[in-house]
Amino acid sequence: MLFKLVTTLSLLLWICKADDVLKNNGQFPRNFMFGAASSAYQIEGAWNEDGKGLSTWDHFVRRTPSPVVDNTTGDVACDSYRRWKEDVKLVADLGVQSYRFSISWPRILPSGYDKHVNEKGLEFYKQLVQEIIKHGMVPVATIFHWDLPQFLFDNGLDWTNEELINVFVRYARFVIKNLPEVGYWITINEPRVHCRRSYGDGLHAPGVSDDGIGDYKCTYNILKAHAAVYRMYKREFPRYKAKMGMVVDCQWYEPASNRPEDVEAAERHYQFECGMYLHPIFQGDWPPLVKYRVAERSRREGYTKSRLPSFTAEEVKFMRGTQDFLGVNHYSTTSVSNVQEASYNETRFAHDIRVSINRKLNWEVSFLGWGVVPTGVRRLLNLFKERYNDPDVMFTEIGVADDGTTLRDDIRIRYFRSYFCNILEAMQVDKVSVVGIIPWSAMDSFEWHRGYEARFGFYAIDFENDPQLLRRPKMSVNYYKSIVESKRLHCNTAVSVWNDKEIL
Ligand code: GBH
Repeated sequence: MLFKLVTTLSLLLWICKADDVLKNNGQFPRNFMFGAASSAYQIEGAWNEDGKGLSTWDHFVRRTPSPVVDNTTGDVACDSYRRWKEDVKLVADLGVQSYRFSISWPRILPSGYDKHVNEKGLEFYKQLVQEIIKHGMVPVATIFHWDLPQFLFDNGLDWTNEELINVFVRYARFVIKNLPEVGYWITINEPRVHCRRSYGDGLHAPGVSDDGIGDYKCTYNILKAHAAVYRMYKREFPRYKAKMGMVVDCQWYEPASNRPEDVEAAERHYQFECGMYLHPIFQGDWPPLVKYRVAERSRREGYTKSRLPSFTAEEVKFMRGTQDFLGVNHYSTTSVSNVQEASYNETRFAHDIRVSINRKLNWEVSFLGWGVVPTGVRRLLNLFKERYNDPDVMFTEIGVADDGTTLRDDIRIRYFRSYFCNILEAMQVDKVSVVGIIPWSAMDSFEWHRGYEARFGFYAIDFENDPQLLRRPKMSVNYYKSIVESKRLHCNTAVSVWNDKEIL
């Protein structure tokens, strides 16, 4: 009897323990890389100084009426071109192992071509890289974070033109050669957002609206440009240790119901947003679903060929495998439902993807209206593992916006804790390989067409009232620091659900 009781009790204890893996073991691997991220146009300012050429963004923000919601520009932004030392130190103060920044193409090559180099611009990034290393961090450098040299655009060389690929490869070769100490190269940041916004709906510079056509041309060229840079890098820099990848933005797409048409809609959403970029690199060619739908709608809309350019067999081979890690920017989850096929009189990306997105009522929603749904990140990681043969995943952005009115950013603390717990669960329970987390962003900065409305930073900047642009740590700084220092996170089921309101 007693024996029975004891065995039952210990069995029970064992089950509790097994169930609660993370409680006792909420530990990131020792070599796990934490960081903080930024991008050139969003923080540097000094838009026309020291020999810098103009980018399409410098041009775009000068349009009237302003294409930016609060009529602001990145002319000054965080003034990081001057305060880079201070900024590197602020990032290092977080205790992190890496700083992700981007290189402004026209700051180094004012015309975009590598025949004329702006030495001061190059010097700036050389010093930046040195400073990051001096603080014991790994420089993670993005080669293209959306600021195309205006000169190229004026000469017809934008991402809808295949000729840009070679010019881009030359620029990439130049920066790689000159910044040998970079630890991770990111060729292109979020090709989907860039192509859709810049050549589809026109909300981003250069503001071209060619919905359902220009965006696909851009996608086609930018993917080939990524692959070309990767091949060039592996061929010409065999002794460099840095890993290279492209960064995609993928959210989690949750079917609005378990009706088959909603489940299919969620899959369509995934394939048109992420699959379109990951499939050519990890599996080869466009996702069949995307290829088929765009071809079919194109035909019915009266085009003689698909609006989605096709890859030759050689190109498919050339592109497959051009990634050392899967870089992902993840923010949110949407609830996806099916909509009816739209009329064939009109060409639109929205008609190709054919979904409607929503939030579920019980989801917390952040300042920009994006759902805070931590379980989405775990689901996404499992999908990557399944579909792309267990790649090393690196979060190159993850984060949440606040409205800039308080330093008590408890939503960010809640967001990071719950998202990180789900990432840990994916690593430990589902055996997904995650190598790093680089939150967006180091400090509040220019949020593209949203101007300074949304604040993603660990450090707050009062752009409106403070000419000194003082960086003030938000509450999340200490929280993040504590996780980064111990690489430990106390998770239990209560914290890994979306609606936990308790703050550490
Ligand atoms: C990134 O783009 C950029 O790389 C970065 O420069 C920028 O500052 C940062 O985000 C913050 O905006 O419909 O609720 O699921 C991210 C763009 C954000 C686009 C999430 C899709 C989906 C919101 N993506 N968004 S939701």
